[in-house]
Amino acid sequence: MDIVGVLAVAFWAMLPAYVPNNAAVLVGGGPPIDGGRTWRGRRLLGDGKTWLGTAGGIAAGAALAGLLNLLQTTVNAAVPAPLPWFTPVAAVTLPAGALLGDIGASFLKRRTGRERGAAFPGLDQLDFVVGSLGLTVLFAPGWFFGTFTLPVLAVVLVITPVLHVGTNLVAYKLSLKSEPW
Ligand code: CTP
Ligand code: K
Ligand code: MG
Repeated sequence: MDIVGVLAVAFWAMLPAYVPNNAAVLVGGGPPIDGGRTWRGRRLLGDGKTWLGTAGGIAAGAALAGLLNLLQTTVNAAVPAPLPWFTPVAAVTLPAGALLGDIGASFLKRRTGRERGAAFPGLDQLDFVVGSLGLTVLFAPGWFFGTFTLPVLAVVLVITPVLHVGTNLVAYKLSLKSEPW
């Protein structure tokens, strides 16, 4: 597979992990997951992690995986790469893991004294990659290793932070997000 193919597989396979955070921004609100609880004087997670945002993000990612599966045969014929078909488990673990990683990052931000919305460079850009790939390798190892070869994995780690910074900047400019990270 050439670099175009590797890029195509990396982007396609990660799309269900990319949309949940953005979908959560759009549908988030209401009761926070931590129920307002604090730990050692600070919020456990904060008001930025809500049940609605989490459920909506997982639903959006899983729905996108389903849509990509419908398009897979057609797009595969046009692209010089074996684009994966999402198994039902991977269709859920990719978005759920992405939000789990994001929630874990909020937990770490609160423990390190960062208020809601504060930046944590590095963590902000990679928390959801680690979460989505971690949950997927645990629950869909066959699909994971069949899809994420070493070159694909390397490309994911490079393009994800770039895409994350870019999409968040756009969401901020469109006033959908209150900070550009
Ligand atoms: N959001 C949500 N539920 C989630 C993740 C995000 O409702 N599980 C929504 C919230 O409205 C949140 C917004 O999406 O404010 C932006 O997400 P994010 O930047 O991850 O949260 P922050 O508000 O920056 O909070 P934190 O500092 O804890 O990351
Ligand atoms: K975040
Ligand atoms: Mg934020």
